[in-house]
This record gives sequence, C-alpha cells and structure tokens, in this order.
Amino acid sequence: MPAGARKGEGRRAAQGGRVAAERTLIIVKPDGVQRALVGEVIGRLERRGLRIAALELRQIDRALAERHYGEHEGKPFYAGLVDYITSGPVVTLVVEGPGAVAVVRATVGVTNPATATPGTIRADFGLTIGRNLIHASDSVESAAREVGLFFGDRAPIAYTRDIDRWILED
Ligand code: RTP
Ligand code: MG
Repeated sequence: MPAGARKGEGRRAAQGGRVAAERTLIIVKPDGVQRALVGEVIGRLERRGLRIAALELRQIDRALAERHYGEHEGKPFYAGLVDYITSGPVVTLVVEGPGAVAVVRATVGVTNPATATPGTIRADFGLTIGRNLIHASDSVESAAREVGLFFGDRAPIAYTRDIDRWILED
C-alpha cells in the first residue's frame, strides 16, 4: 500500500498526527485545593485519556477573577463568586483531546453538585453550588479566551505520549 493511502491517514494528518486539536481550561477551585482533591481531579482527567498541556498552582487576584467571570457581573451570586475564587490558591490546567471541551464538562457535571449525576466530579465531591470544586470552559471559544487569560505568555506544550495510540484510534 503506498505511503499516505492507509486508513485514517487523512484524519491523523488533519489532527497533526495523534495530537488532537481541542484544548480546554480547568480550574481546581480553592475548595478543591483545600480539600486535597487536586490529585483526584487531575487523575480522573488523565484516566479519561486527556493529555495535560499546561499546569500551575496560583493565586487568582480580583482583577483576573473579574475578567474570567465577567459574563456574570451584575448577577446576585457575582460578589460571592469573586470572593470564592480568590479565597485561596487554585490549580489551573489545560488539557487536550478529541472534543475536550464537551468531554471535560461531562466529566465535571452540571453547575449545582446537588443535581449533578453521580460519577461526575461535582456530584462525587460536592454538595452546594457555591462550593462546586472545579471550573471548566463551556465552549471552544471560551476555552481559547481562558487559556489566553491564564497562560497567555506561556503557550501550552504540544507533545505526544506513547500511550496515545491506545487511547486514540488511528
Ligand atoms: P464554571 O464557570 O465555574 O465552570 O461553572 P458553570 O459554567 O457550571 O456555571 P456558571 O453559570 O458559569 O457559573 C459560574 C460559577 O458561579 C457560581 N454560581 N453560583 N448561587 C448561584 O446561583 C450560582 N450560580 C453560579 C458557581 O460557582 C459556578 O460554578
Ligand atoms: Mg461557566
């Protein structure tokens, strides 16, 4: 069979080999860090097959919180939300994989842990909407904006892992 004619070749090329194009931003919020759930959260995402492209422990200041959650300004929960996200260190990470934005939102669960589906991160570790442990970008456009906001001057790292061939079909 001539080189380039194998099944899946076009798709691999479109994805830049096995490197999937979609990235999303995740924040393990201050309650997740304080409750020592960072490893649990990252472990779930890794075991799902997602690849870490950037990772940092940081303190979010009010200016950054207000930019990140700008869409919620004026809502009754906004002041409490900014207080919450700035109340202690967080872990920010970028993960990538096919359909990463939707896959991560599904893994995280709906906003209120009380109504989230068991098996999701928010349901398994949370009880109330104001302490829901984790943020995940809600669209590809939001993800691009948020990755820029948190990692703007330090681009996520593109690489492949040997195990990717056991996670991603050719
Ligand atoms: P996030 O942005 O943190 O990933 O959460 P989300 O998309 O599931 O929910 P969103 O509507 O964007 O709300 C952002 C965060 O605000 C807090 N919240 N509190 N008390 C309330 O009614 C209320 N609604 C939202 C939550 O911390 C939520 O994650
Ligand atoms: Mg949101």
